[in-house]
Amino acid sequence: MKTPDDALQRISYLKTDRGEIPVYASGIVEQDESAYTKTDHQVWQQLYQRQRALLPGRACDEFLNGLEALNLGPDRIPSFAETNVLLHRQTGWRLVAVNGLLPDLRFFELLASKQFPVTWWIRKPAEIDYISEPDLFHDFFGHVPLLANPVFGDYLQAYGAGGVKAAGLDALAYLARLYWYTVEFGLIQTKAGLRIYGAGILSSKGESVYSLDSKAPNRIGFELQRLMQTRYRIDSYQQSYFVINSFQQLFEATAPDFTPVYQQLADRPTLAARAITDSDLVLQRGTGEGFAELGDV
Ligand code: HBI
Ligand code: FE
Repeated sequence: MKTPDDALQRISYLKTDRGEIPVYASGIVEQDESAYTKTDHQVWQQLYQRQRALLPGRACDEFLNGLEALNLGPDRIPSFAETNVLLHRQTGWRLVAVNGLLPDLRFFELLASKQFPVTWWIRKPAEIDYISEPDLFHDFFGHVPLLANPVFGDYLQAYGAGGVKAAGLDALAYLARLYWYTVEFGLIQTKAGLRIYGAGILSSKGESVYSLDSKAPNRIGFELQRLMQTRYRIDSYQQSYFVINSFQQLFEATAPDFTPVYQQLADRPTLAARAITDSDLVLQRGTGEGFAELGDV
């Protein structure tokens, strides 16, 4: 059910422990709304309803407000064009449809110009609980609501601009860790308690509960350099989560030029996903129960 030129667009593969994930050429495609089947819309509905029911008291208010502001409901797969009218009016961001993962530089260029790539196809019913590639449910439900928040949107744009600037600097691992532990798996401390803002968590039934309630993982206060040293897991729930106090904190940490940070980091060791260091602001020291020893990337 991918586009006819899917095979032509595929330029390489990303190796993961679950096999290879295709990476596509820069190609922005059209969302062909008529291509979705009844089953596709049902998959969206089932996933939407399941997540939406879990999220009060778990997702941050900015995310829930974004779902509402962008009129994102369970009925059918949302239209990129319709969402773009509302989204662009609010923060200047636009969604572009893609076949899947893009090359890093292309991805950074899009973010720097306030364009967010969203995979246009949705998983099959057999993959409802887990799919190794990002699909429309992850990209749209997980990421898009926060693009309606101006401060988060500014952070993501600054991240993209930093990525473009880092091209050729051997800094990709640091940028990938930053994205992973904030945009994908970030937690935020609020007056009402700990909340989720990371899209990888918000699009996962199991991790939406685990990330907040489990005693196994560490929960550590956000510190840019510490986080950039930390390897991560792509094959299981996270062993550490980093907690911000506000989106403003995230924006301020990343708005300055990262280049000097990379130089400092080059002399420091990487840290295991499960590590705790003496200088960490430890909010919760995880028990590590059930963690596999090996497998950080
Ligand atoms: N492409 N479409 C898409 N979506 C992503 O989240 C994405 C990508 N390309 C590269 C990438 N993410 C990551 O390597 C970032 O961590 C840099
Ligand atoms: Fe994602």
